[in-house]
Amino acid sequence: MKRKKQEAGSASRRIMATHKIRIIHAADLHLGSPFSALPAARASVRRDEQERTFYDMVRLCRERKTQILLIAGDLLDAVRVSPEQKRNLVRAFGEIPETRIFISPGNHDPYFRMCPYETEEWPPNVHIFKGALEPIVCKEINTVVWGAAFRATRQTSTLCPNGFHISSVEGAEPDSIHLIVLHGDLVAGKKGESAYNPIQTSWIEGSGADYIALGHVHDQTSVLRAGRTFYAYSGCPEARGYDEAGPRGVFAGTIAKGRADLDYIYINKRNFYTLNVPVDDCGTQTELATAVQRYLREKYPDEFEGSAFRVTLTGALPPDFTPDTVALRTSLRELCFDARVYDKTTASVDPEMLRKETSIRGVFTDILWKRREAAEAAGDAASVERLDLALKLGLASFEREVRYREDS
Ligand SMILES: [Mn+2]
Repeated sequence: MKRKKQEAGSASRRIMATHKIRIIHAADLHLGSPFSALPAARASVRRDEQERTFYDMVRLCRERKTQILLIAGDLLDAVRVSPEQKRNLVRAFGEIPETRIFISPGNHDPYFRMCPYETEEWPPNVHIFKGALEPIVCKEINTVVWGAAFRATRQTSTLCPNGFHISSVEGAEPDSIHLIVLHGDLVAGKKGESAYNPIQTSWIEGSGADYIALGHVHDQTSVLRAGRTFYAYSGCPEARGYDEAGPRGVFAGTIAKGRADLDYIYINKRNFYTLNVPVDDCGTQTELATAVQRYLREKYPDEFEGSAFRVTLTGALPPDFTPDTVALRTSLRELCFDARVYDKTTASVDPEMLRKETSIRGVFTDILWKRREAAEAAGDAASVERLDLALKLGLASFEREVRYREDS
């Protein structure tokens, strides 16, 4: 009798444990971004790549037999979308009818009258949230998906109702898996404010949901946990500039009650990197260009040609040589996808020697060096940096003409 009871218990536990669903969590695709920071030809390449990344996400849903795709806002870069883009979206979503798609509009694609979310005829597997947090019951997979929508480009009052808990939803089983998909800003403390739907970690903890798919922050987080609820930002899958560095993608895997097994899958087509490159002792433009190229090729051997780099030159150079950042940028752009070059090098002079010189140069160095020492003693790093630049440009001007905007 006792044994039988135990068996029944373990059998029901086994059923509980196997109740899991396959999901993909994506956000911030920003489809239709103009990529206007790039040269025109590069921008159009990026628009095409962004679209392919979107299709790769759809393909991933199909390949992994994904039951639920959560899109946590900013699917579109702007509410004005070309008819072609709308057709693309409707068709692509229609091609994965087995995947139920839930979209919570964000600050870039808010839900309002006559927006594409309202005017388009979306396939039946797509649900777009329209305003306040509401539950949608997916009976066939014993899951409830909650979502909400930005109604404007700002959302200073939270979309997370006070005291919310995933309690009973009509038509849902008590053991349903609960997912929430939201665009918003995680804020700390009771006073945490944001113009983009402030979300408190305590709200996440109190929600009782199994997983919360977040959008808005463009860099992914790991899968975090508050109470029994897992949550994460999946980040923007295709970088739109240098502030969105490195490989990017979506979360894919399974959610069960109290369990999130998610992998981060990279689906971006191209990487953007921001880095410092030391160019100490380069005395000519050719040496400099060679040093930068060698550095980048060694650091990114497999992806140098396909990637984009925002390079800041650092180190000490002879005072009579100032890098030509425009020439360097132009030559790099012929070798890799895109390049920006900034010069933060300093002049390799010995100020202690120079300030003793009986010359205007000596007096100049002495004055600036005294100020620099004072700034350093006061711990004023910004002034030290500014005085280093003044010293560098000043000393260069004794050697040759200093170009307009050389300090940029
Ligand atoms: Mn965004």
